Amino acid sequence: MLPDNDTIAAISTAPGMGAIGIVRLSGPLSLSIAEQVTQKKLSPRVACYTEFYETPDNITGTLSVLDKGLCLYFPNPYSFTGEDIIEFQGHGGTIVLNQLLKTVLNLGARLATPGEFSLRAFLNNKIDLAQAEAISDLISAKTTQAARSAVQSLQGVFSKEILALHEKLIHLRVYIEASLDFPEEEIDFLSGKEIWEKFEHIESTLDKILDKSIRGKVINQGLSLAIIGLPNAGKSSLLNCLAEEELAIVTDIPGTTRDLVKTHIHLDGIPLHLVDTAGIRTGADIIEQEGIARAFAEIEKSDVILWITDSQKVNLSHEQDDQILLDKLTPYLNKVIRVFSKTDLTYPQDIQLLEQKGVPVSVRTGEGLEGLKQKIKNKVGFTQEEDIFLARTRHIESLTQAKKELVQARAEWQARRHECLAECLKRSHMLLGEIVGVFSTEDLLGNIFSSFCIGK
Ligand SMILES: Nc1nc2c(ncn2[C@@H]2O[C@H](COP(=O)(O)OP(=O)(O)O)[C@@H](O)[C@H]2O)c(=O)[nH]1
Ligand SMILES: [Mg+2]
Repeated sequence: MLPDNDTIAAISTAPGMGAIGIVRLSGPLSLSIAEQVTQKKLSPRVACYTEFYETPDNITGTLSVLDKGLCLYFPNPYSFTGEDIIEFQGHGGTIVLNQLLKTVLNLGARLATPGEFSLRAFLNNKIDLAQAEAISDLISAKTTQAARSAVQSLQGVFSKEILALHEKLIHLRVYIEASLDFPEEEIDFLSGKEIWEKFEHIESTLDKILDKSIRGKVINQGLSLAIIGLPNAGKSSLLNCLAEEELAIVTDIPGTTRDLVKTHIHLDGIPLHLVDTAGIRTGADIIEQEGIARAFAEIEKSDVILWITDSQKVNLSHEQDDQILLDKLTPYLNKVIRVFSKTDLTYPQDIQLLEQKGVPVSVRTGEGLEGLKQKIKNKVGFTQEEDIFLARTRHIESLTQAKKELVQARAEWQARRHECLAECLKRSHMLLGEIVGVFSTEDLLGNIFSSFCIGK
């Protein structure tokens, strides 16, 4: 995919009223359009305080002033997109900015599509794909931690690690392929042990990056957390308590919650998407049954499950309902945190026993809630101090796939199936390349940049 050769324009500041609003142009006509709008000769990288004129009237040829502000000119290749860029910094009113935009469109620019400035920056090798994504993530960051991590990625910390790994893989690939192409030549072949070590080193580096990326994704996209349990276990009370708001109805009547109740909170910089669900039981009416089906679907979908049991009822079994719930949870036990509710109603010695099995909490006294929050963070391996780069699901999928191919490659190498080995290494190499955009397809680029805002 090559950059289009036309000139694009967009309002690059957020819609609404603001002290300043920016219209940005990128492409070969930028300078000539700007010189017509300002009626001035512009120097590179010098802020010019000037009138912005509307397109001359066709009949009278008169120019009317639209606004007054700064005009900046960044000649290619030293600009964000690598092309000629013009920025008009005017007053931030919707009408005035739209008039200015209309003027530059009349003079030959076309409206930019979402993310097109960043796409051009990528196509002109100003940034790689992971950095382009980081721009969008930085703009949409919901927490300080997310913003900090997005900046890390934007500065290329993530890309650098991927590229270093990419290099190592190329080296191994070239070496192995050479040894396949010229088996009888006396090249200084690596010994079996050395190849083995190289495989191990690449795999363990990949594991480390994958691990960091998974945590980065949590910071970026948040963690979905479902609250599951029998009726009256205290699910809705816990949701309200974590959200610090009376969102879900709480009563002592079993079957109060039927629809899913969703809310978003932040836990030390991690966005949490909380879902309260209908209590699991048999013999529910048709509406509640639908609620229970939705609860089951949340068990599959969410990253973490808080399985709530009333601490007074731990030893009283509602056999059938308990069994149904347990059957549903069993495949997902690695994402389950067991929570025992209402500890304000329980004997201290019982609480000690419950501590061995899960987290005892009381929303009445607040007991155990800090511990629960810590458990949630531990579940995703989150530590505050660490420098984490932001990652997306796409990156994690590529890394996971690359790892699989690498493991397969090593097996092929051991089995001396050299053709398959070369294929696996090639695929692993391509997958890593996709992350930073060394290899990319129009579809992939379309997917990524279409989710950007216009003007970025
Ligand atoms: N004493 C006490 N009662 C609680 C606690 N949590 C919930 N309850 C009560 O248990 C009942 C059921 O709570 P609710 O949150 O609606 O349970 P759900 O059906 O699982 O959503 C209500 O009467 C709540 O007031 C708690 O920590 N301590
Ligand atoms: Mg409820």
